[in-house]
Amino acid sequence: MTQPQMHEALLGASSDAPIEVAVQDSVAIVTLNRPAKRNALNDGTIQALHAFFSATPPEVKVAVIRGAGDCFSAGLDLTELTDQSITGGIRHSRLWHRAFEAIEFADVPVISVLHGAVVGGGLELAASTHIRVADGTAYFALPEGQRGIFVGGGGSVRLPRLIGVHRMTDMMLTGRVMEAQDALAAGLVQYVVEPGAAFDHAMTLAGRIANNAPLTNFAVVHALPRAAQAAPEHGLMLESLMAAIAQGDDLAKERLNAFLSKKAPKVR
Ligand code: 1HE
Repeated sequence: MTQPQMHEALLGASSDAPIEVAVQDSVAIVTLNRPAKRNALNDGTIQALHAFFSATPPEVKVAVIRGAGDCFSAGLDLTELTDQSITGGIRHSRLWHRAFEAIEFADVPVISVLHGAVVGGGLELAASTHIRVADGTAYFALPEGQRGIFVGGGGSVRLPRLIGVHRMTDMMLTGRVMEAQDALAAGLVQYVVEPGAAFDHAMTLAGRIANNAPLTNFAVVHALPRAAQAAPEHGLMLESLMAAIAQGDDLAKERLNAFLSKKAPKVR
C-alpha cells in the first residue's frame, strides 16, 4: 500500500485540526482528532465532517471513520451547550442533521471503527455510517438522560431502525451501557473483533467494497435505504428501476460475461 496522502488543501493536516483525512489507495481514512477531549464533537468537528462527506474526492471509493486515542467519541462537546438558547439548540441540532445526512448519503459507503466510548452523539455519528466494526473494548450508551438533554444528531430516527424503540428507550431512561457483544446481538454493530483489530478489519472490508462496481455501491447507499423505508409498492418500483440501471451499466455486462466465461471468482 502507498503511504497515506494527506488532504491538506481540503481540511488541513495540522495536529489541531478537528479531523484528519488521509487517502490510502482508494480508501479515505477520517480520524476524529480530539483525543484529549475523548473526541467530543464540537461545532468545528461537525462542520469538518459535513464538508468532507458532502464532496468526497473523486478517487475515493470507500471511507472509514475512526477516533484517535482511547475511544471513538464521547459525544457532544458539553462545553458548547452551557449557554444555548432554544433557537440556538434547534440550529445546532440541524447542523448535526446536515452533517450526518451527508455521511448517510455520501457518494461512497462509510465504515465506522468503534473502540472505547461510543456514546451520545458519538453513537449517533456511528449510526449514520453503513458498516460498524467494533472491537471488544467498545461500549455504547445514551447518557442524555443523565445530562438533562435529548438526542439531537438523528439518533431518534436512526437508532430505532437499528435496535428498536424499546432498546433505545431502555438505554435513555436507565443509562444502560451496552457492551460490544450485546451491541452485535442487538444489531447495533455488524462486526466485533479483538481489541485493537477493528481498524485493520475495517480496511479489509473497505478493500472488498472498493472492488464492487461503483454503481452497485451507489445503489446500496442511496436506493436500498429508501426502498426499505418506502411503501412497498414504491419500494418495489424503485428497486426495479435501480436494478435495470445497474444491469445496463457496461461494468455489469463485463462482469457478467467474465463469470459466464469462467474468468470470475465463484462465491466462496
Ligand atoms: C468532554 C466530554 C464531552 C470528555 N464534552 N468534554 N457525552 C457524555 O455525557 C459523556 C461524557 N464523558 C464521559 O463520560 C467520559 O469522559 C468518558 C467515559 C467518555 C471517558 O472517560 P475518561 O476517564 O477516559 O476521560 P475523562 O477524564 O472523563 O475526559 C478527558 C477530558 O475530556 C476531560 O477534560 P479535561 O480538560 O478535564 O482533561 C473531559 O472533561 C473531556 N470530555 N467527554 C466535553 N462529552 C447532538 S445531541 C448529542 C447529545 C450527547 O452527545 S449527550 C452525551 C454527552
